[in-house]
Amino acid sequence: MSLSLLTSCLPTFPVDTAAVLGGAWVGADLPESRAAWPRQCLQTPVLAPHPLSQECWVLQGALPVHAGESEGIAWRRGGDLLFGVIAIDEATVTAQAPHTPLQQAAFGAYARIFRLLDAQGLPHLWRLWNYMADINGESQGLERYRQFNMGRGDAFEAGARSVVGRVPAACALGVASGPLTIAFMAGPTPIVPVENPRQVSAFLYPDRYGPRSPTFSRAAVAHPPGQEILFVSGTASIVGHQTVHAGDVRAQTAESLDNIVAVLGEASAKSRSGAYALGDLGYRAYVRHPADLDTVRDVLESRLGGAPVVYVRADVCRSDLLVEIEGQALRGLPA
Ligand code: 3EB
Repeated sequence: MSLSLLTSCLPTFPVDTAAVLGGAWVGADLPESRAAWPRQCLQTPVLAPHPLSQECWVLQGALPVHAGESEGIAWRRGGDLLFGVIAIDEATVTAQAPHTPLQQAAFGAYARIFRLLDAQGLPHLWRLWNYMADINGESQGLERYRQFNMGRGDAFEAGARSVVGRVPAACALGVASGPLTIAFMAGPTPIVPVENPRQVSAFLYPDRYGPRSPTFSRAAVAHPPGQEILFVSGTASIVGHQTVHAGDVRAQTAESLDNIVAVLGEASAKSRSGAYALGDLGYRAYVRHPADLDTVRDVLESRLGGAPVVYVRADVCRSDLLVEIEGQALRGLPA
């Protein structure tokens, strides 16, 4: 069995949908289509290279892939790998004060994810993709991203998961509108967590960033049978725990890359497949202001050695952050 990650523009479909574990569609104007596979739909502009982007994880040689639906989670499982997607409309959530609807939605989504994974006997979350509307907006005196962190952290604890140390890789971004949507990949073995020596671990951020610290690792090394995946979490212009280069998108992009280089150094030491360099990964770059695209692209193209990048319009989870970059690499293990 072998996993691969395909990225293409829509509506090109390069593979047999029966072998797709799950993935994402991103674009401002997504076509209507019933999802044959668990698909995270991000209704937001793709700034480059194509206006509609498709990303799917394909599993060859592990058929049949089993599909299911559980408490609103669409999922597929092939062998011991599981990909799922859940979308929750906050308007349908009733929250008991002092909880907010977004906090309750995040708690509920993660609680369902953990119930599914426990029922499937695959308790280990590897990677999470979190998106919500108006991430920097405030309600009941608290920024919405911070509300999300409260719900997520509470659900990790309720699900008997650690909120420090061995936690999954992740990203959390804002889009203009739409539900809270969370995609995830889980597997049979725990990840090897990777932190960044230039940054305070996010799960140890001081409480000036919110009542509950975010629950994610800077990167995760995961092992499907015979393979290694490196997931680099969303990475921004943060040194220590503070935003640096406020207002300077070029410097923020360079600092984000410096952070990724540091993470790759740590990941290389934990890899079973050899060292990782910047040019070995595929990337998604989230850009707050579309007018900054050329600047972000200029910095990335000069340092990534031709590695693929999809540029997506999104709000980063601190209002002073202009860009966030994530990436992944997938390769075979030596026999
Ligand atoms: C940061 O380093 C930037 O809350 O899951 C990056 C990756 C960020 C993941 C998350 C947040 C998350 O704090 C923001």
